Amino acid sequence: MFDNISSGLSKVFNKLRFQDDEKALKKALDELKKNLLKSDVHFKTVKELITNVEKETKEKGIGKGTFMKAIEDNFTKLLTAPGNYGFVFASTPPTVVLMAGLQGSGKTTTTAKLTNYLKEMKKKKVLMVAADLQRLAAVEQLKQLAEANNLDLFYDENSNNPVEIAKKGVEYAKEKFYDVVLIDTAGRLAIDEELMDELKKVKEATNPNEIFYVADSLTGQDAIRTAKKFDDDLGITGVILTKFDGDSKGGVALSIAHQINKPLRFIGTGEKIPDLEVFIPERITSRLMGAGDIESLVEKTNAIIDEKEAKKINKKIKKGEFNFEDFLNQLESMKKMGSMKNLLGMIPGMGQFSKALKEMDLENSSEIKKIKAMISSMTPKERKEPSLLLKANTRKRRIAQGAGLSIQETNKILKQFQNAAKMAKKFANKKGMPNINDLMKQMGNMKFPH
Ligand SMILES: Nc1nc2c(ncn2[C@@H]2O[C@H](COP(=O)(O)OP(=O)(O)O)[C@@H](O)[C@H]2O)c(=O)[nH]1
Ligand SMILES: [Mg+2]
Repeated sequence: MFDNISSGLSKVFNKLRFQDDEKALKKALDELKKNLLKSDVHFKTVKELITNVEKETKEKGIGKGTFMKAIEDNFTKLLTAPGNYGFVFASTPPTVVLMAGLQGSGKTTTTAKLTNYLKEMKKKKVLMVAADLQRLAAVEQLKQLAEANNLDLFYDENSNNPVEIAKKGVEYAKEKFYDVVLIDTAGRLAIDEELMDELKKVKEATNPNEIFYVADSLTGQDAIRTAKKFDDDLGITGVILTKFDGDSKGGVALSIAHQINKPLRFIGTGEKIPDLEVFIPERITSRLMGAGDIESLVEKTNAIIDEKEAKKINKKIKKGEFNFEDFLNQLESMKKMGSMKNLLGMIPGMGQFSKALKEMDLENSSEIKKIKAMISSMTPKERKEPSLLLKANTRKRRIAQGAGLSIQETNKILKQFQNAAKMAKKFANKKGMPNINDLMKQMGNMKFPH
């Protein structure tokens, strides 16, 4: 996230020494300006930010420290608008959320992502309502997402009235004591009155606590213009920017809150369900400054990794007893956390590497597929005791056949697994490394092809 801006900033900082003169400051400010404009931050926003940073740095005495502090403060200010941050629950459940936006902006995907986030991270009971009746396949899409990710969905195939369905959905959520209900609505290719009318009616009928405007970050300044229009016509309480993974510039995310005076709440960073990031200004600034975002990382890992389980695994690794079953379980946990690249960006000092590291795709890596096929061809006993396989050629042949692999491939993977377990054991005994690091180390040793 924000790779360009972040690496550009470190260059800007290096233009200044700890104590310096106006000329050096001017150079640094010029570099900052160029960097922000190149990242597609609106020029008025850039001008304002530069003026403030200059003023505040001079007030405190020109130097690297005061300059960095001024940038940090002004970035945070830029990212902040009046309103809620993260997900805020209504005092009386269910919290009703209306998802609005143009067609293809990512409303339906984001509805499922947000539902999954609230369920997995916040342990809430969440209902999705399929109120997009514009496109034939819209309800089907949400049904598939619900099924694949084990999410609850309300739909009504006998009705063709989105207002009625939304209303019924909220009533159902109240009856069944849901904490949150997310209403997925229809979009259009461009803003038209019919769409706004429908949304206004849905709003009236459901009295939502939040109206999220879902915008495609790839549409650049257009995303900001349409957000403003939706806010004027419908009233929104926050923005969710999607497809941020494809937005190499990142400037829209930096300036949208400031330009429309509504907070950016979440960012979609990929097509998969866990690819959703909470947007908290201070945390984002910290990432931009290259200082990582430990809070978000801890939140993610805490929700996913059960502490007891983590201790158990660590103990096993230390004893060299880490087996195939543990491997599969850990792999599932990792998957829930989203992409490796995003996680790395949250670790202090690692942000700069996240761009260089290719996306490690836990689901689609051919190596992982092979390992999974192999494990599923093992008996439960073999899964628990990898050592059983070391010299047992008949066992190995059976597994290779079951997994559709050659005996050489099977041998190679077994060997890698063994080495990884050994390495992990060594590391785990050396220092009380956190469990997640152990796992990354093992994975790193397995040399995934891309
Ligand atoms: N790469 C990427 N694709 C996304 C993201 N969010 C949504 N999409 C894709 O955008 C397309 C449109 O999404 P959809 O949810 O159907 O949009 P809707 O018409 O607003 O409901 C789909 O192919 C999604 O997979 C994201 O954050 N990153
Ligand atoms: Mg949709």
